[in-house]
Amino acid sequence: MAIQLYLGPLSLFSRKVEIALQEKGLAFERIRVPFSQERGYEPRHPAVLASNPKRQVPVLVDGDLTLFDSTVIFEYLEDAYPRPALYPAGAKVRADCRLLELTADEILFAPVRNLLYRTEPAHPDATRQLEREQAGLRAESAIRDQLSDLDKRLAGHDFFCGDLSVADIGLFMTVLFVRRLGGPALTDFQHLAAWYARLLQRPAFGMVATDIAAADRKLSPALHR
Ligand SMILES: N[C@@H](CCC(=O)N[C@@H](CS)C(=O)NCC(=O)O)C(=O)O
Repeated sequence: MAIQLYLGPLSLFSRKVEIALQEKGLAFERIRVPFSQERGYEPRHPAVLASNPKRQVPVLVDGDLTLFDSTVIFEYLEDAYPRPALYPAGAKVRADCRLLELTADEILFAPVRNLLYRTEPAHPDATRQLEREQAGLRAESAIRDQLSDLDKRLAGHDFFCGDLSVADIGLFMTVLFVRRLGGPALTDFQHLAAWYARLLQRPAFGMVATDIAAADRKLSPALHR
């Protein structure tokens, strides 16, 4: 049986796994869970409830193994399907690469999370809506600082850890969210902009970006106001 991936149409963490599966050339079935801007992931997909105590996507099923959490899934895919590799060789560079993936998911995504309100219906309480907007503006400045650090790191390199790796996948998805949520432009960060454009040329990354744009047209009218 082919690998199954339970994913949300606008789920950053699901899309990370989708890119990795495609970069590894693995056949898989996509099972889309319900999602709307009004209700989030409710009602939860029964298979997600049964397999993930955190009730989140992505969930990956490979035969008799069921996994959740995009990072755990990355590590499994690398062990089970090592070629092409998505982690560099060598303990120190590998650890550094893991740290960059964590930076994407937990450090850069922390302020990016504060822009998510831009895809949602306006808050019915005007004061709360204003607070969300102000938090969004503060987040933009924090994001800009982090993009600047990443830009410096990329100078003279095509990818973050030698060849294409999980760090590129994680950071690409977070930068894609910065862009779709109207965060800071990449124009001031030439290395990062060139890296992003290079990744977009790869079918796995380009397809995910196109699919998310289509999902936003359908699901996120607030983004197009
Ligand atoms: N650390 C997890 C995060 C997964 C996650 O936050 N999933 C989101 C969608 S992108 C979700 O299912 N959210 C619903 C919820 O938290 O209730 C991973 O890397 O997979």
